[in-house]
Amino acid sequence: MLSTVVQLLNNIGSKREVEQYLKYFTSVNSQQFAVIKVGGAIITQNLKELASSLAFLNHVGLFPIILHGSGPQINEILEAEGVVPEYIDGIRVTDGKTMNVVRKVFLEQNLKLVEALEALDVRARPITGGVFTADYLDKDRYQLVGKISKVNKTPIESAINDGYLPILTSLAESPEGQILNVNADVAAGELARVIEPLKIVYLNEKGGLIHGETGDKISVINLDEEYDSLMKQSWVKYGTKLKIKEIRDLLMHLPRSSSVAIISIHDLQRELFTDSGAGTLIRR
Ligand code: X2W
Repeated sequence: MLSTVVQLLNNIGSKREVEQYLKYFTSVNSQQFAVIKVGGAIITQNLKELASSLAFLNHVGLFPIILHGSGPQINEILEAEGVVPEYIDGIRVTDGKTMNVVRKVFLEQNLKLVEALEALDVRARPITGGVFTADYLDKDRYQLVGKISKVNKTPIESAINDGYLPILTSLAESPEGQILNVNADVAAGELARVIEPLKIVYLNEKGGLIHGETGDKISVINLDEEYDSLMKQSWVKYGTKLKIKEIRDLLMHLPRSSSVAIISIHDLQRELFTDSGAGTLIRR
């Protein structure tokens, strides 16, 4: 098995690197390999590549925990219905009508990914509830949007113990049973905080964080030195600001050696199995 894997990965790293990483990833309990956040745009634009990359990981015995968004797909439906999407600081203002769309689209996109994985002989389990408990973030401002207060790992652990890849949405539930919308970058951060995985990866369609003025991809962000000045820059706003803030909060809670990689789906194998990595690396 190992030699097949190494052969397959030969084009991205040296045999030594790949073997080392594979040994490292399989050394911990299988629930703690990786949390991978999948931006909604990737399900639309790169579903085949996403599914085959995840299938590959699963076929070598790894069980990444996948949490996906659906932002662009939700906007598409809202716009078709004549509703203008409204955001405050990167968070969708979610009224009752919008919530119906959010729920429907999240379930559709989740199923789409699960089916694409099943087509590649991967057992994948949709987990669209029962993990995140949330209070209202600010009911007057955002309406049906949650701030996660508790993460229940049990459905994820059961899925992996049963041999299934867990595929999660970022929907949460209030203690009273109201479904609440949560930004998927934020939910992935809260999830990673509880799972404490070896790898935390955010997949986006840009392949990293792009500097708003130079247009260049940022290769490393050292939060201790750069966070304050970064947050003051005019191009760091909305979803980007929210993402960086969430990643900082997460890394403050994890061992100092932890880091988060923001990469494109094309770079997933390179990020996981080589020393060089890819995209934007964020560390303390
Ligand atoms: C997000 C959840 C989906 C999401 C929304 O309604 O768009 C809030 O903003 P991406 O594809 O990762 O952007 N929820 C409260 O974050 O999807």
